[in-house]
Amino acid sequence: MPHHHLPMHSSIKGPSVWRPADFEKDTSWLHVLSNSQSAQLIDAARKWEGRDFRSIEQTEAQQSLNSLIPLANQIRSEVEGRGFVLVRGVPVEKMNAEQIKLAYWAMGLLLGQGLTQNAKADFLCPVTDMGVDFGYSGIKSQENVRGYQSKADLNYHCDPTDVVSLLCVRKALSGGKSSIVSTPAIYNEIVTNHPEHLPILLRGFHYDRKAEQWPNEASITERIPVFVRHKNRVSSRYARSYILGGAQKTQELTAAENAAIDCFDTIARRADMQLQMTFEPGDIQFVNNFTVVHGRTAYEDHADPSLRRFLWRLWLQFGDESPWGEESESMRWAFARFGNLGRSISEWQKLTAAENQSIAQAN
Ligand SMILES: O=C(O)CCC(=O)C(=O)O
Ligand SMILES: [Fe+2]
Repeated sequence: MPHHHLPMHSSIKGPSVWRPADFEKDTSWLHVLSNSQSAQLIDAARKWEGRDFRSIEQTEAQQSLNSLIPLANQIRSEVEGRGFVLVRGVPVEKMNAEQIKLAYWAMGLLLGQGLTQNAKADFLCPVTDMGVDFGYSGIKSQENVRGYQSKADLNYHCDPTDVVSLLCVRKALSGGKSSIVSTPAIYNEIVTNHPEHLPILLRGFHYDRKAEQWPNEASITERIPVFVRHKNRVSSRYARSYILGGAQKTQELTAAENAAIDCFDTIARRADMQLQMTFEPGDIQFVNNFTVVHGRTAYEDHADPSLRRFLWRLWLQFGDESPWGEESESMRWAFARFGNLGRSISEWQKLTAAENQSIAQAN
């Protein structure tokens, strides 16, 4: 009696299932910092100036930003439920570049642990145009480039951690519009109207590691399901460009696999599914990568490099007491933890020693 313990694939309900129409009058996802919270951020950042942001401990952040703790707790529960939050009013115009990093990192520490995001082990990653080409539909156009380094349109995707956060420092001259879609809402659409794609989406895909893995690790992940159904919820992982890159390194997607990801994208791109979110300088978006996909339109920048669109990105790991403690290993970590990616501060410090040792042994 196989699978008798698994829930049937039927529509789910709950706060993670939403449509943009639900937020026409509801702005509960928007939190504006008070003057005193904003002042506390500036004070803390000034006090920490000169320190490596990675040396700030969670307890220090809690002490220096105590007025933000109730908000952080609220954000955590909303990210676990509805799946997204926008915090407005971080005083980026009153802080220098170093203070902005310190303040943002410390806010992240109120929520969870920051993780490394690339082979360079950046804990705060600049999302800005570095002049690279990026494409998600043309398989050959990627060449291990990561989308955050380009000004290209970024198809709906999850970042590979529990939570991704973006702090807007400067906007583009035009474009660069952000929008998000509930993946449980996409799941419901597929269960109801396109169930023929479910087996393929549940089996999942190999993801490209874009040559950021250690020498002894595979260049692609194991298969990561697009949907994992739990009793009362569904979690998801999806990033088309990484799926296409993975297929390029293994074997081409079948027609049925292509049809399944096309179906996912077609639903995600529907106007009645996507919630538009314009980032203003000083906005921080928090998104639950298991229940929300995010996308961004292409943009044009100012000619002056000092005015160009610039966001800081933070990848956050929440504790195992969060619903994600239950996720399959493959869904929570296969696309997230390899090479220098997906490491907390303490794991990264240990790993760097191990890596140095393996490099020394090889020479
Ligand atoms: O630039 C944006 O608005 C989003 C970028 C993004 O999705 C990412 O860096 O993962
Ligand atoms: Fe992203």
